[in-house]
Amino acid sequence: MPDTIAAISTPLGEGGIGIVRISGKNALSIADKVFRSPQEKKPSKFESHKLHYGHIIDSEGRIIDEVLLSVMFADRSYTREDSVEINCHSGIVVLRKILDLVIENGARLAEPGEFTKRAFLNGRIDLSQAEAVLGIIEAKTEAGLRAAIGQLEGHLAVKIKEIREALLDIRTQIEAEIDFPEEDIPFVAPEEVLKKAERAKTEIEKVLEKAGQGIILRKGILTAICGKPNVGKSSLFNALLKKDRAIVTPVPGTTRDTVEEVIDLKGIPFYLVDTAGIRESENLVEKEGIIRSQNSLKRADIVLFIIDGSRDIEKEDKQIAREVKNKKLLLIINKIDLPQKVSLQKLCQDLDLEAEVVSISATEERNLPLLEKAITDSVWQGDVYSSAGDLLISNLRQKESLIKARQALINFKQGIEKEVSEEFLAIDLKEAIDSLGEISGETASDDILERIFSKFCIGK
Ligand SMILES: Nc1nc2c(ncn2[C@@H]2O[C@H](COP(=O)(O)OP(=O)(O)OP(=O)(O)O)[C@@H](O)[C@H]2O)c(=O)[nH]1
Ligand SMILES: [Mg+2]
Repeated sequence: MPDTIAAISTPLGEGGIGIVRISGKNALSIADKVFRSPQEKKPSKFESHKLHYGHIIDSEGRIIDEVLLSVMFADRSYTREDSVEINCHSGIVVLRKILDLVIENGARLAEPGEFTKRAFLNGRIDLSQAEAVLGIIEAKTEAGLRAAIGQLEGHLAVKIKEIREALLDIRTQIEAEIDFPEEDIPFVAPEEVLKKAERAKTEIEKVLEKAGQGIILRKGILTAICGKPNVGKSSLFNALLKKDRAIVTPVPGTTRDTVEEVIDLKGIPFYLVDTAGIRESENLVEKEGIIRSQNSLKRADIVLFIIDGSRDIEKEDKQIAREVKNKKLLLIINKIDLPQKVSLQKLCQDLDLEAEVVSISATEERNLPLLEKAITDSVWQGDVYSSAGDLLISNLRQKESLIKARQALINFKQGIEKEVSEEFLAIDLKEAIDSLGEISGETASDDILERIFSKFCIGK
C-alpha cells in the first residue's frame, strides 16, 4: 500500500480558508494525533463526509489553529484512499505549520498532481478524466470549462471503453482461432469481423473530426500582433483586452519586450501577444525585442499584421509581409480615422500577400467587433459554447493515439482482405487496442503518466 501524502491544496496567501489535505493509509491516525475536538472524539471515529469543529494541536499541546476537519473514507474519497481535509485560516505561516505537523506525524509531501494520480491508479477515474481535472482548473473560457466538465463526466472515457471492448471481443475470437486451430470453434466469418472493425474505425473518425476544436478550447490560439513600429499594435492589443496593459506612445520603438494576455472571444481563448515593431535597428535593447517578435511570429497560430493606413507602404511592411507569408493571417489597416494613404484594393498586391483585410481605428475603437468576428471565424465555424459539450478530445496526445488506432484498423482490414494469418491480424488489433489504452491509461507508459501529472499543482 502506498505511503500517506499531504499538501496545502489552496493557493498560498492570505484568505478566508486554507486547506491541508492528507491521503493514504495513515491519514486517519495522523488526524487523530493532531486534532482535538471539544467532545474528545477522534477523527477516525467520525462519520465520513461531515465537517467537525476543533483545534489543531502540536506535540506540546499548543493550539495551532481553530479548524473544521472532515474525513472521507476510502470507498467514497477523491483518491479512493482514506482522506482528511483540514479547513484552517488561510495564512502562510499557519498553513505551513499544520502541514509540517502532519508530516512530522508520518505523511510525506505530495508531488504535483499526486492526489489525482492516486484517483487514477486506484481506478476511480481513467486517464482522460484525470486530464480533465487539469482542464477544469486551467479553463480560460466558459466553453472551455464545459468541454472539460464533459470529459471529467466521462464522455471520452465511455466512448474509448466502448470501442476498445468491441476490439477486445474481436481479439478474443481471433486468438481462439490461433490457439485451437484444429478445434471446431465457430470462427466468426471475416465479413462479420470486418464489419465490427469498420464500426470501431467510424467511431474513432467521428471523435477525430472534432479533435481540432477540442484542442483549441483547451490550448487556446496563440495570436501575435505584428507590424513595423508605431502602426498601433499596442493600441489594438489594449483595445482587444479592454484595458491599458501595454505602453502606447507616439515614439516608434516603444514596445520592447513581448507582452502576452489571454482574451475570451466567443468562448475561444486567444493568447494575444503584443510585439516590438520590426525594423532595422542598432539599438541593443530594441534588437533583442525584435528577435522576440520574430520568435512569437514563428510560434503563432494566427498573425494579426497591422499596417498604418495613414502612411505609405514602406520597405519594413514588405519585409514583414515576407516573414508572415506562410502563416494564417489577418491583414489590418489601422488609423482609418486619419486621411488614408493606403489603397485597400492594391494592398495585398503591394505586399504580395493573400489575406482577409479589416480596416479599423484602434484608438477610436472603430470596427473592432468586425475584427473580432474575423479573428474567431478564422478558427471556428458556428457556436462555440453549444458545440463544446460534444467535444471529446482535449489534447494532441489523445488525437495521436486515435490516429494510431485508426491506422492499425486500416492495416487490420487490409490484412483480412489479403487473407494474412490470424497472428498478423492479432498484432494490428493489439496495436489499435493499446493505442486506445493510452487515452484511458490502461497502456500509458510511466513516462506519459509522469508528463501528465507533473503539469498539476501540488495539492491537486
Ligand atoms: N489616429 C490614430 N492614432 C493611432 C491609432 N492607433 C494608434 N495610434 C497612435 O499611434 C501611436 C503609436 O501607437 P502604438 O500602439 O504605441 O503603436 P505600436 O505599433 O505598438 O508601436 P511600437 O511599440 O513602437 O512598435 C500612438 O500615438 C497611438 O496613439 C488609430 O487608430 N488612430
Ligand atoms: Mg507597441
